[in-house]
Amino acid sequence: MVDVLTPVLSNAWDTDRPWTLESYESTGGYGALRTALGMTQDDVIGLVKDSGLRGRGGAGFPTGMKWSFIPQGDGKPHYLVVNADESEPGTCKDIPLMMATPHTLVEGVAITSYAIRANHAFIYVRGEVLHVVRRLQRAVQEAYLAGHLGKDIHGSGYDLDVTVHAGAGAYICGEETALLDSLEGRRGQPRLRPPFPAIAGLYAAPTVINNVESIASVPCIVANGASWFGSMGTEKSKGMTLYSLSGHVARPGQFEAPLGITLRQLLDLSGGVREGHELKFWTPGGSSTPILTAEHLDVPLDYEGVGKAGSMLGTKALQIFDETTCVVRAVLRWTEFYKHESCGKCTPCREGTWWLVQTLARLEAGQGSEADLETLLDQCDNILGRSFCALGDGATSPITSSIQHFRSEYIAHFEQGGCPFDPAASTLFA
Ligand code: L3W
Ligand code: SF4
Repeated sequence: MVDVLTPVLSNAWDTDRPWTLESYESTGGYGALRTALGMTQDDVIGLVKDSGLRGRGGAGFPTGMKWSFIPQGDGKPHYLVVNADESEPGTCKDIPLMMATPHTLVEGVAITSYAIRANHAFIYVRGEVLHVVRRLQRAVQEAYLAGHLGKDIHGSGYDLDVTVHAGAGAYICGEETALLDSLEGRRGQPRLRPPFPAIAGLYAAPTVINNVESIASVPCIVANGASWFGSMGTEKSKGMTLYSLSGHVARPGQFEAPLGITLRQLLDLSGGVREGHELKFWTPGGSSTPILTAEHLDVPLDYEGVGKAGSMLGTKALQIFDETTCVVRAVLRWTEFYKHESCGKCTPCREGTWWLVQTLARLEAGQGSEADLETLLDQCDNILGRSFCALGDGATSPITSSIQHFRSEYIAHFEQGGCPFDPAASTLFA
């Protein structure tokens, strides 16, 4: 068993009704907001910069640095937008966090908005999770009534309004600029960057967009200090974070641990791969990140460690597959998802994901040939780096990485004229 720190973000998840304001305040909740309001905005930004907090939504961009890009004294309104459109396959950390302790997010929103001099913040929630929308709306209402939001917060002279907005259930709206278009009432499609949202975001005004977990990490940094946060994790990937484990694992769920923990250690915490089976492949950060294998059990799960192993930390969504899973079938299912969710704006992704599915389906059915494998790699080559946003690139990751690690399994399909796996044995992708 590994020695992990006392959970921070998930500390109250098992307590009685942790989502209520009463429960949150009873453990010091909103104390960090009072502290922040007594500091200058620049000092709050400096504190978050010093903590080393990096974006928890997939890219790991330094949070304090992003905030410091917001122009000061420009006379324009500034906005904070929280990306709560959690949809990356396997990712299930933001929704549990918002359900269990929505006030952690609301307090983080208030502190961040104050720091970037925004008077209106939006929480853009994935459309399918209406229970989360309702829980957040209730938390925001409670925070207004208690004076944590609204006019002249705690006598500081600072005003903030918070709007909870439900999306309509499109994966692409998790891409930050498509999210902004959707929030403005248009069809959600990515915008050209630059300009980045920090310069021209919501309604063309300077906007910070951060993931739920990033913003929810802010109150504990203000309360405990930058060096406390930096004492966890690794040199370049600091702090604790939420990992989601799913698939063929004994106890799936969310596990909070310092960045840099390994999958081997997380499997110790979660009861291991399901009994009687062994690890075959896994995703470090959702299906958009290249798959890894049992050889990578000791890779440090931080931005640098996973990068060196040829993948990305992404959303820290560890999907675990044992030896009963057909990798070709798994990849086909993910690719069907990307084809369905492609917004259609650019040709390489719109047409390319369609072709990927056609080729993969033929291979999976055992009707392909070695030439199809080369065609598949060529199709990926024509999408990667040629698409307008990360969705196109992400669609190629499971394909190229699975061919790299399991080429012989693709070959077995067309040599045997069908899938060599029993779909019922895997329980996943059956
Ligand atoms: C100002 C600059 N701002 C970068 C900002 C930028 C953004 C952040 C990161 O994709 C990844 C993707 C998915 N001036 C700036 C600047 N910024 N340069 O920094 O930007 P970027 O482009 O590195 O990444 P991204 O567009 O945010 C996110 C991967 O995450 N992913 C997907 C996750 C899906 C979810 C979900 O379900 N909602 O999170 C999983 O791995 O493939 O690579 O804010 O504006 N010069
Ligand atoms: Fe839309 Fe795909 Fe192009 Fe992104 S890569 S803009 S999702 S078509």
